[in-house]
Amino acid sequence: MDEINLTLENVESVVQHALLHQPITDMHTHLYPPTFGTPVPNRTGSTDAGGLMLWGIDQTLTYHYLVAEVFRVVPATQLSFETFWKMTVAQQADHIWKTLFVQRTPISEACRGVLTLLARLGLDPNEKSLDSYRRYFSQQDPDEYINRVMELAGVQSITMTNPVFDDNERQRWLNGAAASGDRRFQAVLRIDPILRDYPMAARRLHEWGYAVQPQPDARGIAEVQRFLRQWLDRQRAIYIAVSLPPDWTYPIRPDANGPADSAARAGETMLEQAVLPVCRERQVPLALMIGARLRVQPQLREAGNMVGRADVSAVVNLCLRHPENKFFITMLSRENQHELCVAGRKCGNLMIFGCWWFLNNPSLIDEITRMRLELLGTSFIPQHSDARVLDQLLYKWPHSRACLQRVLTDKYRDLLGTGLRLTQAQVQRDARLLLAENFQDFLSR
Ligand code: HDL
Ligand code: ZN
Repeated sequence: MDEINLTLENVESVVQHALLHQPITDMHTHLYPPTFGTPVPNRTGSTDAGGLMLWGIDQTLTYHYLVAEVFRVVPATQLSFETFWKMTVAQQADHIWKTLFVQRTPISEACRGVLTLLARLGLDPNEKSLDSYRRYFSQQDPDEYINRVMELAGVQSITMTNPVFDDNERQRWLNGAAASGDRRFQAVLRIDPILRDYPMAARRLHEWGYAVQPQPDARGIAEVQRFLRQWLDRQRAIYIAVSLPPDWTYPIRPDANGPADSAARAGETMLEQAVLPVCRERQVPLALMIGARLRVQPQLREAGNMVGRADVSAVVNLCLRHPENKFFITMLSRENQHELCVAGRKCGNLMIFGCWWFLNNPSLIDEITRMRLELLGTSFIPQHSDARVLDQLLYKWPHSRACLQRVLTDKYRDLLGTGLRLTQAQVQRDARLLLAENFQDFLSR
């Protein structure tokens, strides 16, 4: 086939085609296959109230981003948190649809996302009630619907988040229901408490039969290593992940000696002597997601978390002190993004990924992706969906793909302006790196 040369006239369509036809490996989501149970009734009507596979219009509308937004319009002084949380999911969804989509213009990114996904499914986003959407979803079978959504979104592989300290999740692994291995999904061992709240982690580990004391000792370190190996094997996990607060430092300040510092020091000991050695031994990356201050507004539950500017020097210290380890890093604060790009230029074992959470908006994806291409070339992972409800893949990826298309088109135009010749194959290679291979290669490096 004749090679297509890039020109100022065809560059946008070549980029659009390359991105649209590049299967995506989504490296961080909160999605699950049906083997983890689903609270949404399928055609047979079977439901599992604690099921982890969320899908359908009611779960989409009660996504915690929209819960936060609806309480801005109908504040808790009018509809109390307690009243809201006592409502059924369907009642919450009706309230959110009426408030944010009917009575107001659904102009926020989380609202626009719902409209995009409805349109991708061939449904009319102009309905005033949810009845017709609910009828559509009641006719879907969750397992087949996963295939449909992945095909429409262009996603070839979904990477889960599997928080082993969550009782519901852990029991589903221990009773074998989860371990059947759905080839569409890859597991990730999520261990926040070990680094974020070691006293709590130690209590739980002790309950589960690991000889772990409140303060780390040699036996406890060996036992945490055993715990990590067991769960990496049970989940066939492809990396280990932790979310950290904005004030996480590495190493801990030498003058730290308060009670909170003692927990932080225990977490640092476990990071250095249990987590990183097992990651090296198994050659799996450690993903750090830095900057989430949890439950700032606890009455909003999942919607109650806040962002804070973190210390990028902690990332540099970690990567330089542990050159044999591989680190996926994403940071939640917009203000951290430029420093993180510069850190990426210093540390070859640092793979920057995603426009995470409060950054997953077109204006910020555009700014951050331009910065990354200018400072890192194509050696980063531009996006992950972070989807919690399966249907969200139908908006998170199209919205991000559109941003990436605009930015790449501009950058290729700049390159053509130097007289460099570029071909469609090179654009397709870049799309493959950014949407799949950078992740896959870093795992196997
Ligand atoms: O800790 C995380 O993985 C975050 O992505 C949180 O789950 C957050 O609540 C979220 O859903 N962000 O999109
Ligand atoms: Zn997440």
